[in-house]
Order: sequence, then structure tokens, then C-alpha cells
Amino acid sequence: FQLLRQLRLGLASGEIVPHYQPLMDLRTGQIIGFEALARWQHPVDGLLLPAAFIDGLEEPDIAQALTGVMISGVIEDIAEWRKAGFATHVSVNVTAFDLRQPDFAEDLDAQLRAGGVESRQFTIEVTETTVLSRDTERISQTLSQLRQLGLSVSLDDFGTGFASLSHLLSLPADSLKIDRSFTRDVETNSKTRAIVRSVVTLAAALDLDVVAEGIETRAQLDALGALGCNIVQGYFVAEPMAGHDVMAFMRRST
Ligand code: G
Ligand code: G
Ligand code: MN
Ligand code: NA
Repeated sequence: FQLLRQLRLGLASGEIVPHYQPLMDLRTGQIIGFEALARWQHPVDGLLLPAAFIDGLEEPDIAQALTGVMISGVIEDIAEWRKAGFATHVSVNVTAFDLRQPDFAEDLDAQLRAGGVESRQFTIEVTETTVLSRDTERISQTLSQLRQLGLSVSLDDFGTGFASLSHLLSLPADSLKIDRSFTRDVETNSKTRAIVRSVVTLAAALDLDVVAEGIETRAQLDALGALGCNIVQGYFVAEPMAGHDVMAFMRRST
């Protein structure tokens, strides 16, 4: 309970900030956007990763406060980058608690407008566990609304839960992210390759983009490219970085 109390205080006092990990298009080598990942700048313990505070996401008020802080932080960073003449795409992770709120899509749209961010610059990432928790109908509806407003929806950690593919693929989405557990051994395990190949085929048939996560080596990148997966994210491209380091990263990478 000590942690949850500290987390609530930290959220309220701006200690939790977005860091950014780039997504790269393999075909062009271009950085096509970033995933925002929460980092806690703890006054005593230093920079904490979500693993240290992920339990807090079971608490509805904390989960929603985190999403709020992340969304407003991303909007501020996008405005900062815009001053330097740089526009990019950012995806933000949200929870089932957020997507059950009837006004989530409308509120987010209003916030984006107020911050001068275009809806097509924004993606909402949801895990399969999130979308298949209770109130799936309500959650699907919110995702549809977001897409109608011009935002994109990405299915994170794809293939790690127990949902049927048909169920998952009927969700309103624009892309799916193949989990690190598959990309890790894609060059060495032919079964993993078969799974990735079939996910890529299904995604193409349903007009979904595919992002492979957790790419750490050139060999993994080449193996995924050969399987038709064109967008990659992982330490091989770059580790998550603070918002103020993104401009310098972009200058180095072009
Ligand atoms: O780098 P990484 O340790 O940042 O993230 C670990 C896990 O925490 C991932 O599953 C990621 O989806 C989740 N996560 C990171 N940032 C956020 C966030 O802002 N909101 C939510 N809900 N989950 C996040
Ligand atoms: O939202 P999601 O579960 O996809 O969050 C991505 C998580 O994976 C974050 O914790 C991020 O820091 C981490 N991550 C990103 N790239 C790599 C990578 O190449 N290798 C490993 N081991 N972890 C990564
Ligand atoms: Mn994610
Ligand atoms: Na993932």
C-alpha cells in the first residue's frame, strides 16, 4: 500500500513522464513514429520502469491517472517538437478502465485539438487482455469511436493471450504488434517463424499493419523482413529515450 500511495502522489506531482521508443520501417529505414512508455522519476530511487509500478494499474484511479498524465505529457512533447519543425506519430498504452469510460474518445479528441495535435498523429495501444476483459462491447465501441475520429488503434502483445484469432481480428484496429516472445527466437525456431508468417498473412488479408517488437539484433531484423514484417521496434533501433532527446535522435538517424 506504501507503493500505491507513493504512486498516487508521484502521478499528481508530475514524477511520471513519457519516454519514447522509435518504430522503423524496414523498407525505407525511416523512423515512422514512437511508442510512449511510462517512466517514474522517483525522487529517491531514480528512474523506475513500469515493472516497478505495474501493480498500480489494477487500481482504476491509478490506471486512469497514468493514462491522463501520459496523454498530456505526449501532447506537450509533440508541441515542443513542432517548434523545432518536427512532426511525428506517437502511440500511447491505455487500460480497460480508460476504454470503459463513455467519454474517453471524445475527451481525448478535445485534448488533442486543444494541444494542436492532429488525430492521425495518435495511436492508442491496447493489449488483447485489455480488450477481452469484461465489457468487451463497450470497449470495442470506444475503439471504433477513436478510429472514426481519425486516431489509430494497435493491438499490443498480439498472440500472447488466449483469445481466438477470429475474435481478435474482428476488433476495430489498424495494426498489431507481434510480441517479443515471438521475435526473440525467430531466426532459430522454425515453429516461431511459422507463427509469425501466418500472423503476417492474416494481417495483410485484413489490411492491418504489423509491428515486430523487441528486435535486438540485425539477424532478427533480417528474419522478420524475410517473413514480410515491415515495421520494427526494439533496442536494435533504439532504447526508449526522454522526450528532450528525441530531436537529436531524429537528426542522427536521417
Ligand atoms: O519499457 P517497458 O518497461 O516500458 O514497459 C513494460 C510494460 O509496461 C509494457 O507492457 C508496456 O505496455 C507497459 N506500459 C508502459 N508504459 C505504459 C503506460 O503509459 N500505460 C500503460 N497502461 N502501460 C504502460
Ligand atoms: O507495451 P509493451 O509491452 O510492448 O512494452 C514494450 C516493453 O519492451 C517495454 O518494457 C520496453 O522497454 C521493452 N523493450 C523495448 N525494446 C526491447 C528490446 O529490444 N528488448 C527487450 N528485452 N525489451 C525491449
Ligand atoms: Mn505497448
Ligand atoms: Na508488447
